[in-house]
Amino acid sequence: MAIQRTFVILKPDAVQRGLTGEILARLERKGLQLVGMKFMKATETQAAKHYEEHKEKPFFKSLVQFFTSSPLVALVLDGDEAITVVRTLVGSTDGRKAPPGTIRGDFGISRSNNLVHASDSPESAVRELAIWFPEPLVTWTPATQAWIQGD
Ligand code: FUP
Repeated sequence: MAIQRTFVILKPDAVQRGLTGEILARLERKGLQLVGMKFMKATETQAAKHYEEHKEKPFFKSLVQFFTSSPLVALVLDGDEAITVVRTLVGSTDGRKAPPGTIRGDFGISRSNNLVHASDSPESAVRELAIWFPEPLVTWTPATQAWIQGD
């Protein structure tokens, strides 16, 4: 077993469209453990830092504008191979191409307004967590853990 921590954002379009509950339910039902959750409005500094790998791209300005325009929900989730598991649940970047059954494939039809961010590596998760969750996370053991975890 390889328990990992991942960082997820339910982006402003997910909040505006009333899809936060639906998306969170999918992540919970999978067996991922919620260890952090915050409803907030991103600052320009946070958004720019989060997407700094894209700062030279033509879509960077509109991406930061989108991220700061309206509230979002920041989540921290633990689970066996959580980073890959969540990326698989989320689907590929462009909602028009993401397969049905994935979050982006089921709810999106855009590349920029693609509902969810999910860390793509353990290094990204650590970096992103420092931006969005400087405060300590909640430590707890779900009563269902023994029934969910196993080889
Ligand atoms: P992902 O890892 O799937 O979240 O996607 P990327 O890191 O490649 O891109 C980050 C965000 O930039 C995407 F969620 C959407 C946005 N984007 C655009 O708006 N236009 C593009 O051409 C590529 C990405």
